[in-house]
Amino acid sequence: MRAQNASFALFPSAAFAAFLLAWTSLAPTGRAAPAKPNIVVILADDMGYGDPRCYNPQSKCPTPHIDRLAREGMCFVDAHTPASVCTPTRYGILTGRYPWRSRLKRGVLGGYSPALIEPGRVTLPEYLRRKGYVTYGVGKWHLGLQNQRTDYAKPLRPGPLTVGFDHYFGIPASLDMVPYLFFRDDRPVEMPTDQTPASKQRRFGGGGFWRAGAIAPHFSHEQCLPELEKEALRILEAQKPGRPFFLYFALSAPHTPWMPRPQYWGRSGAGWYGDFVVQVDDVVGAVLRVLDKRGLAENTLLIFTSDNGAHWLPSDIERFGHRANGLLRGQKADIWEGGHRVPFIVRWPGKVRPKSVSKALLCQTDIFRTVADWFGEAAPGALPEQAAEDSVSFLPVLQGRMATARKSVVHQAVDGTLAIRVGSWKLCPKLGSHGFSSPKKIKPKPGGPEGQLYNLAEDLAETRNLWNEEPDLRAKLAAELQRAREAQGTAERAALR
Ligand SMILES: [Ca+2]
Repeated sequence: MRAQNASFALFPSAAFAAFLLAWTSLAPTGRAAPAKPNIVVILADDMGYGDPRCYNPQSKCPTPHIDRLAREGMCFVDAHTPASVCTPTRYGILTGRYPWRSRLKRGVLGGYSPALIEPGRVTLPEYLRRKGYVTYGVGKWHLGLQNQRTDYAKPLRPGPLTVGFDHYFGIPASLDMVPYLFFRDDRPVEMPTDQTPASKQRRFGGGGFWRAGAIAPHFSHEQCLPELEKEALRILEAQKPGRPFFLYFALSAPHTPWMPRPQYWGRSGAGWYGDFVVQVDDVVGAVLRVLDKRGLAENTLLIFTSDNGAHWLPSDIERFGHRANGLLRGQKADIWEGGHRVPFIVRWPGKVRPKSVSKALLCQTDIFRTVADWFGEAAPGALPEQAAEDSVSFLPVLQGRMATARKSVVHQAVDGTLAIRVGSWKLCPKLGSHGFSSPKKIKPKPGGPEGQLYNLAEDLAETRNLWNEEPDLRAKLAAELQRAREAQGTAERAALR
C-alpha cells in the first residue's frame, strides 16, 4: 500500500517497488486493485477567487495554509461551481449532476425544506461506501431534510444518512437561516426551543445577517465554525490506517454572519470578512496538522475549494482595497465569473505534482467521476445510469497526461439563468448579472445585443460583449447550451465532452 503511494513521475526509484507490489497483489481478474486513498473535500462557503494569496498575491487576507496546499499540490485556475449559490452547488458536488436538472430551478433551500437529492440516486459518498469507505459529513448541509417541511422532532430522513453518509454532524442550512441547531446523524443535538431576534452584528457590505427565529438554547453562531472544526479533527484523529475514509467538510464560513473569533480580529486588511477568511485558513491548517500527525497525509487525496464566489460588493472593494473575487467580474449569485469561478486545489502526494498550476476547465461535479476513474469506472456504463451524469474525470489532468478533460461547462446564476462555456468562449443568452450585482437584468435595446458573449482568453473580466460581432459563434454556443439542457443520461453526456 505504502509503495503504491509513491509517484512514478516524481520518485522514479519508488516505481520498481510499486510495480512489484502491484504484481504480487493482482486481483483475480488479472488487474491490480487500485489503492484506496482517503478522500477529504474541504468546501468553504462563499470564499472568492481572490481571497487566498496563492490566487491573488494582493489579497488582504493572509492564507498560509491554503498557500501551503497550493505549494504541495495542483492549483486550478479555471475551476467552476455548478451554480453561483450554496444549495445547487452542493447538489452538484455530491451527485455529479447539474443542479438545474433537479427539481430546484432557482434559489436555495431553507432550514425546513424537504430533501433535494432524489431517492435511489447514487451519490459520491454512496459510491465510496460501496467501495468500502467509511463516509463522514461535517458542516453545512443545506440540501433539505425529510419529505415535507422538516419536523426536527422526527428522524431527519431522507437526509445525509440516506444519501451515503455513515455519519453526519452539522447545521441544516446556512448560518443565517433558521433553525439554528446542530444535528448528529438523523437527530438534532438540541431542539430549537428558543427564539433569537435577527442580528445585524458585525454586518456591513456583503449584506449578511442572521434571520430571526428558532434556535437551540446553547447554539452560538460564533462557535459554529469552531464546533465543526472540532468534529472534523476528532474524526481525523480517530482514523487508523487500513480502512479508507471519505470526509466531506463543508465549512459554514466565510459566509455571513461574519463572526471571526477574537483571536482573528484585525488579522486581515479586509474587515470582519477578511478576518473570517483568516480563521477559515486556520481551520485548513488544523486539518493539515492532524493529517500530518496521524501519518495520513501521504495517502489522502485532499481537495480545497469553495461553493461559490464571495459576496463582496464594489463598495467593499473600494473600502478595503481587497478584491475577494480577484479581477473577475461580479460576485456570488451572478452568472459572471465572480459568481462561479473559485479556488480549487488538489493535493495528493506522489500522484499530483507539487507546485503545479492547471488551466484545465473544470466543474465541481467532476469530482465524482474523477474518483470513479481512479477505480477504473469512469467509462459510460461503469457507473449506474442515474449517477454522475454531468461529471467528467479530470484524473488525466491530475496525472499530467492531459491539459483539459472538458470542452464545455454550463454555469447557473441564482435566478436559474444558464450560461455555457466552450473553450475560451462564454455565452449567456440574457443581459445582466442575474445575481447580486448591478445591473441584474437589462432589457435589450433595438439593434443592441440580446445576450452576452465573451472571449475569456482575452477578456477574463467580461468587459467586451461580442454578441453582435460574432453571430455565427453565438448561434453555435446557443445550440450547444440547448443541447446540454436537453441531454440526459450517458450517451448524451459522452457527446457533450
Ligand atoms: Ca455559499
